[in-house]
Amino acid sequence: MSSRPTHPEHLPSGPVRITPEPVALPEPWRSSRLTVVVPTYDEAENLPILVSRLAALDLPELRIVVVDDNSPDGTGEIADKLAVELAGRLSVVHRTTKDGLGRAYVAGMSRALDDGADYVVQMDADLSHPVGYLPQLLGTLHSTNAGVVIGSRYVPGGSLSEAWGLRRRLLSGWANAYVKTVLSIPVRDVTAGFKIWRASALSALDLPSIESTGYAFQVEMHYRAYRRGQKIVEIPIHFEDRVVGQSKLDGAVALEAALRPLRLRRSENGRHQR
Ligand SMILES: Nc1nc2c(ncn2[C@@H]2O[C@H](COP(=O)(O)OP(=O)(O)OP(=O)(O)O)[C@@H](O)[C@H]2O)c(=O)[nH]1
Ligand SMILES: [Mg+2]
Repeated sequence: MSSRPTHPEHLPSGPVRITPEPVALPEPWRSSRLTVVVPTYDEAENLPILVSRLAALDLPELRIVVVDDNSPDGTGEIADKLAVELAGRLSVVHRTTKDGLGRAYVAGMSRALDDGADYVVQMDADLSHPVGYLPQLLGTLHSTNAGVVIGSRYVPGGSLSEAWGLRRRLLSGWANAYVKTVLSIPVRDVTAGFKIWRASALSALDLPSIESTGYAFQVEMHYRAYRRGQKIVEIPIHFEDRVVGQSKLDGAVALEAALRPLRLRRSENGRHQR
């Protein structure tokens, strides 16, 4: 498969710039069957850029699953057109209403596993997660016995966009500290959203029974992996700020993120007492 789109109608034209410079993987790692799951809600401007960067990586078996919740800005239709342009490399899961990041990931990851992916990547559509780290995430998974490798903002060498003000930095740092205090998960960036799973590790987490609908999904997945004894590895990334489009973090999502760790701890304690 050529890394250059043949009908760049919706894909941006011109050379594709990928940052940071991707590491070159040896075979057979380079030809890993890898699926990137991307949840979208109103990401019409960002999605074609992300997809063009992913398609330009030197990973010939990379596939993409976009999970769109009937975005009012037409992201779902754009994704369908990208699917035609990237024949066979991109598929779209359409859902009828906005039902949360967690539910979208469960749908997209289940599709990826059903389609035979050996590795599954989670990635936001808003270009916060630089595509150039992806080969390094994959190489780290291959060279360790990790179930999941996380692109981490909070290990040495990791960093946040300079555009993040003090308020957001404090909120993110506080959320991480809160989750770790409640659930004792030994992960520096426990709310991270950029990661790669080994398919066997992902299947062992029993996706259909995940309870979180919103961003708490990230924490619930890390908690399950940790409780099942899976090895979790973090590598440093630079996290970019969203440039175009709106954040979907609303009050209901924030409330779930605050309460879910307490519920997870309670249900785990309940299981131990039975
Ligand atoms: N399908 C689907 N995708 C969603 C939903 N909520 C958020 N997303 C997507 O999930 C990813 C992360 O959402 P963001 O709004 O970027 O969340 P955030 O990174 O905390 O917020 P910003 O820092 O402002 O970007 C993006 O690709 C969103 O489009 C949802 O309900 N359904
Ligand atoms: Mg974002």
